[in-house]
Amino acid sequence: MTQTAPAVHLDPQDLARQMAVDVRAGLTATPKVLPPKYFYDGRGSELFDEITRLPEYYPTRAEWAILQEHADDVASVTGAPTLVELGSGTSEKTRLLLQALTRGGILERFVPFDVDPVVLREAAEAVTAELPGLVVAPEVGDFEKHLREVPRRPGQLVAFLGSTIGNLDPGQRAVFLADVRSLLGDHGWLLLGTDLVKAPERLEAAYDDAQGVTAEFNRNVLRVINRSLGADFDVDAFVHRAVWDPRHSWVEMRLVSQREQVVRLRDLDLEVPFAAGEEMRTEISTKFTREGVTEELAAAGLGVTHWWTDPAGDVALSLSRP
Ligand code: AVJ
Repeated sequence: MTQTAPAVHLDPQDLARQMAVDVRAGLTATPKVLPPKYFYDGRGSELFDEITRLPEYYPTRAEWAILQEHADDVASVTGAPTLVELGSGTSEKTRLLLQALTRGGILERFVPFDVDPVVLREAAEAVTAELPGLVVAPEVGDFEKHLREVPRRPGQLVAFLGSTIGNLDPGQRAVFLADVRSLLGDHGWLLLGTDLVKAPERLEAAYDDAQGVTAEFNRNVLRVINRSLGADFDVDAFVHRAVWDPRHSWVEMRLVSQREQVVRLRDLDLEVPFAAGEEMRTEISTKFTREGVTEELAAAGLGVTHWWTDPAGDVALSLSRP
C-alpha cells in the first residue's frame, strides 16, 4: 500500500463555519460579493468539468497542450522527488506531469492538496492505480490558509494549474505566493498556470458560453448556500453576467437580481435585500501578462526560469524557484 491516509487541516465543520463567516461578510457588503471557492459542490464540480469541454473555454485545452509538450522539460529541469499539487481536483492534467517525473525515475511522492476530501480520495485512487510505486499522500485544506501545515520536503515541485491563482485578488495573491515561497524551501520549484490577456470578446465568451453552462455554474452557488445555510435564494430570479474589466485585468462573473427581493438565511439569522437590477460579484478571473507574472513572483522571492505558452499564446505555464 502506497497510499497514506489524508492529512486533514480542514474538516467539514470548519468549512461550514468558514462559509457562514464569508457569506455573511459578502452579503452585507456594498456591493455584494460571494467568494468563488463555494462553487464546487458535487454539482458545481460536474458543471466546471463541462465548462472545460466547451468550445468557448480555451484554458483547459491550452494548458493540456503545454503539458503535453513540456512535461518532460519540467521533469528534467526540476528533478523533483516530490510533487505537491494545490487545488488538485481530479488531477487529470497532473497525470502528464506524474508520468514525466516517473519516467525520469526520480519521483517518489505525490501530495494532492484540495478542499474537497471526496475528489481527493478519487484522485488519489486513480493515481495509485496508474503508478503503483508512488507514495500518494493527500492533504485536505484551503490553499489560502493551510500551506504552512504542508510538510517541507527538500526540492519539492509545487504545481498550481488551471489559472486558479486568477481567482485571487492582488492582495490575496501576494499572501498566497509568500506561503508558496516558504513551502519551497531553498531548492523547490513552482509550476504556475496563468491565463493571459486577450481580446475582450474571447474572454467574455469563455465566461458566458452559448449553451449556458457557465450561467448554471454561477447560479449553482446560490443552491449551495440554500442547502448549507438554510437560505431561500430563488435561483431563477438571478441572471448570469460576465464582464471584462480592463482596469483590473479580470473577468468578473456576476449574478443580477431580476426583481426587488429579500433573501432569508436561516442559519445566519440574516435577511438580505436586493434591488431590481442589483449585481453581486461571484468571481474574478484575472488575466495576466508575462511581465505581470514575473513581477508578482519576484515580489515573493521567486525567479522565473522557464515560460511556456500554447501555440496560440492563450495561456502560460511558468517555472520559477527561489
Ligand atoms: C479554472 C477555477 C480558475 O477562473 O477560469 C470557469 C473557473 N469560472 N468558468 C476560471 C471558472 C467560470 C476558473 N478556474
